[in-house]
Amino acid sequence: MEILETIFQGIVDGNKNAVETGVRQALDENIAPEKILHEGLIPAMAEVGRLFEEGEYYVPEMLIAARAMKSGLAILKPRLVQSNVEPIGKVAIATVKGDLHDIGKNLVGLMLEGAGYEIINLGVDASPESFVDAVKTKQVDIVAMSALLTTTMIRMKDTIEALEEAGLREQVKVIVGGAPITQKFADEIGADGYAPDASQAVTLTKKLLA
Ligand code: B1M
Repeated sequence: MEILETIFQGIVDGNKNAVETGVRQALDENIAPEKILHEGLIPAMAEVGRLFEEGEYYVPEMLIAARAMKSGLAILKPRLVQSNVEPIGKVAIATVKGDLHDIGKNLVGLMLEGAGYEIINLGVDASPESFVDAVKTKQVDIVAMSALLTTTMIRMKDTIEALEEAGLREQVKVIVGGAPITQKFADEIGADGYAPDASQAVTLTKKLLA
């Protein structure tokens, strides 16, 4: 579909206006929001990553592409999230300490919100203490951690240990995800579950809270 290619290219070029116009046009053409997300927005970020790896793009280009991606997501959000639904559980979500990547984490939060969960977004660069504090004060059911860097994924283990030390580990389920994370890693650090993408994070959350 031509418009999805325009959106894809708009993100790769960091052209926020083209992405916003493209997403609006795609919605007007009755293309499903999920299709716009999975065939336009997400593959574009993968392409940006490839260009970065090959030395064609540097951090500024990644940042501009991320800004364009976020503006497209913001337009899609109301179509992906139902409003006025009584929450069926509470999820504290963040990207772990040292890691500033938030697009995947926000997407997971958005999909969970769309599935009826209340989201407590602890942002990026989140310390183990901030998760502990959320569990203590906000009665969360799920702690959801995202990491995009191989150097920060180990911070997930620190958070699980901090929950154990605070005597809170049994109260919550811990789920993890992000590009470098695997089921094996999740098992090794004692997480309750791993999901490779946002929609599977919803399935996993439902399963763990059933
Ligand atoms: Co960075 N970056 N980045 N970056 N960046 C990657 C991750 C990288 C793979 C690029 C590359 O080399 N190909 C590489 C990591 C290499 C590694 O660790 N092995 C990298 C690097 C090296 C860096 C810096 C170190 C660069 C530098 O400064 N020299 C630096 C680190 C900064 C820091 O965090 N401390 C850096 C900075 C940045 C920007 C700030 C410029 C920007 C982020 C902007 C932002 O997020 N606001 C950025 C970007 C945009 C990327 C890429 C290109 C795109 C990430 C993205 O948004 N993907 C990325 C390359 C890539 O991923 N191919 C890259 C789209 C998003 C939808 O996917 O986040 O994977 P993702 O989320 C997926 C799944 O992983 C999953 O669901 C989502 C989809 O449904 N998921 C979960 C994610 N969290 C989950 C949690 C769950 C379940 C599923 O449960 C809780």
